[in-house]
Amino acid sequence: MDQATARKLQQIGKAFNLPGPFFSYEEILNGNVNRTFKVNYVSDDGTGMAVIKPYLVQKINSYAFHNPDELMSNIDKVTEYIRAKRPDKTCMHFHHTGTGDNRRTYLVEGDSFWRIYKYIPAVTFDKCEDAHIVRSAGKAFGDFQMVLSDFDASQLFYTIPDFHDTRKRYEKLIADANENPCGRVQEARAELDYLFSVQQEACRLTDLYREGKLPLRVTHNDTKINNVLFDEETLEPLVVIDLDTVMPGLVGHDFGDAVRFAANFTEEDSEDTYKTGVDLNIFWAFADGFLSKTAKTLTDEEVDTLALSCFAITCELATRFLDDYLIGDKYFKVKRDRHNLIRTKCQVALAKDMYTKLGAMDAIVKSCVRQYR
Ligand code: GN1
Ligand code: MG
Repeated sequence: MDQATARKLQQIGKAFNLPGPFFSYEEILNGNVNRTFKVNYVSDDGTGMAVIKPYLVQKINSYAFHNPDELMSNIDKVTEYIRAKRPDKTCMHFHHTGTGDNRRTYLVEGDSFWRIYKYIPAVTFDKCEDAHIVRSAGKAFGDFQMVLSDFDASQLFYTIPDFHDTRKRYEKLIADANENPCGRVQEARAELDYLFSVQQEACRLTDLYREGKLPLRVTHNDTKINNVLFDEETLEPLVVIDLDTVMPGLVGHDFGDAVRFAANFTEEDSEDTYKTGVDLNIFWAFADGFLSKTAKTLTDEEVDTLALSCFAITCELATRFLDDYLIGDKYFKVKRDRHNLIRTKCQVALAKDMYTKLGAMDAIVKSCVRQYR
């Protein structure tokens, strides 16, 4: 336990009026943007016995998220809406700082901001070969979209504008590659060349939206399978978390990103890229779960884009990792040397494999849709 971090976390806990003495903390390392800590306090179980009460404390990356008020307003509205529709389900609860008009669900400190929420005992999966669990995650994300299908999207702020605008992601990559501020372009030549060679295909989802052919929905936009909390005993999904990017979006953004993460044979930053590729069994399981909830409401045009969306989101994330590498690793947390380049190479390897499997993926999607319509 690092003393400076422990002191900082105690100070943050105090601002949010967490009761009881601070006991310990551990950092949860699977996020790539925000920092997350499980912080333990000593508390009374009601009979005078001391128990450990955990909380989840997050330091939000203000390079990615500029406006805490808008970000938390989105999350408050969405969680309240879900709570009202599903009162018996597990839901996220945020702690407040201050009192009266100064009550807030976040604390601004210098150029960063913090929030605290109730700890939910659960298991998560970073990698999962169990088709049953992946199917459940598909159901959870599909259900998330269905619960919010009548939510008034105009109430939501764009917490990160153009988040899944693949064309704009490419434009930024081109501009930064031309500028080459850190002299890193040369070592990423092969990845840049590949990404530019597939630009039209990768941007087709964005183009179809711009042409008015795909409807906007309220989407999660960051559907890594580790954003579903599962019950420790039953392994049933409890709740979808990480609502920072809940915004108007396309169904393919949620479907594609989940597949990109869950159906890859390797981790998203694996250096064993010869193993990287889409596991079609896992793809099938996710598609089955997701479409069991959504098939009836999707338009035919949306269904037609689902396989392609996996490829599009994978290329898009590759452009984001690569752009961050070229500008000096400002957005994503890097945990090893050349981490963003390694991530890029892995996403490129995945995109290449996906491209060869688009036909199979599309056939699986269509068969699930037929089953659930
Ligand atoms: C970031 O931090 P995390 O793991 O929730 C990113 C996603 C990427 C993902 C790649 C707000 O998500 O868009 O797909 O890394 N989130 C944001 O691992 O940029
Ligand atoms: Mg996230």
